[in-house]
Amino acid sequence: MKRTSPDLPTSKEEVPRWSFEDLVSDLTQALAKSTDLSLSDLSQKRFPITVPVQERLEEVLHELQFGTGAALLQFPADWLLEQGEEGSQRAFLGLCAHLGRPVTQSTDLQELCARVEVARSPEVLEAKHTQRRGYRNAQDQFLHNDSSIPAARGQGVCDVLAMLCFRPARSGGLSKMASARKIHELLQQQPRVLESVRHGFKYDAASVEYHPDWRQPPTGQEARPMVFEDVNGFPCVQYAKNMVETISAAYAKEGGELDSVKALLKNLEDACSDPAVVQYWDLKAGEAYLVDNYRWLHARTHFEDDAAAPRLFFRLWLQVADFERQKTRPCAE
Ligand SMILES: O=C(O)CCC(=O)C(=O)O
Ligand SMILES: [Fe+2]
Repeated sequence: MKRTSPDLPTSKEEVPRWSFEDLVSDLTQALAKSTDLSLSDLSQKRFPITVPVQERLEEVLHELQFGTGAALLQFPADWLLEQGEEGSQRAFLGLCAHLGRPVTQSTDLQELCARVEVARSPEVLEAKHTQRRGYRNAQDQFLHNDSSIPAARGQGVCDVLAMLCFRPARSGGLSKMASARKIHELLQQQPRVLESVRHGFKYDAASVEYHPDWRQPPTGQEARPMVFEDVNGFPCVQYAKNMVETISAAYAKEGGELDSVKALLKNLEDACSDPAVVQYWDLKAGEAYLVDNYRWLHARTHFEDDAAAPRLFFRLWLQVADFERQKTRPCAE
């Protein structure tokens, strides 16, 4: 069934918001009941939630699937501080596991709930794949979707991207957000580019990492659309700058075609980061955005840290069962 396209937020203030302020004691109890569990055990929905928490999450999932595809969750900042970095990470993962399955985010670090911060530990600094993704520094980012293989809605690694702000930067580090709908509108002014990115490109599957936790191994023989519509007819985009490398490798032997593929990808990148589509959400400590990773692109601005209290976000990739078929209820038991 095609749905009427809802009005999408044009600023953080317009994003549908759910506060958990009145329910933090439920979350604290769930944390207390799961202290022995590792993050991966927690992700098996072993974070017991109460009916009111479950009901609130159902509304959030409904918004993500049928509504704007974007939601803000709010937790009291002092409650997060009390839980500390680890407790907050566990609570965020445990809670969101009731919306979808937290998916491993890289083959080298295997994170289920990544710390998004300037890399410091040798382990993180040496991780090959995460280095390439460019979220381990303080630089400005291009708008992108997470999980870099062009994938149709419901077939990718990440259906819902969830980002909790534990501590904002001293300055900068604003979340940059753009809806696929706005990007699609811009591309309609360039019909040749739109047609090409809708058709999509092949990519070098051998150079793409694959973790068995992900839905399917990469296959690059066929062109995969970078702009498409989901089952509701909502425009979707799949773009990340590091796709350019992977896609270019598949056209390297095809002479003249490589230049035109690169030019088209540059057109798409420009549309995704066009000032007309980008909005800035200034997340405060305790706020989290959740977005349909096919209908919304994200990034963040350059930031400067306070060395004693650096910027720290927690990131989840949630895989929602039958996301492409738009189930009406969360997959939580
Ligand atoms: O630092 C941020 O707010 C976003 C970084 C990013 O794109 C990511 O972690 O996926
Ligand atoms: Fe990202």
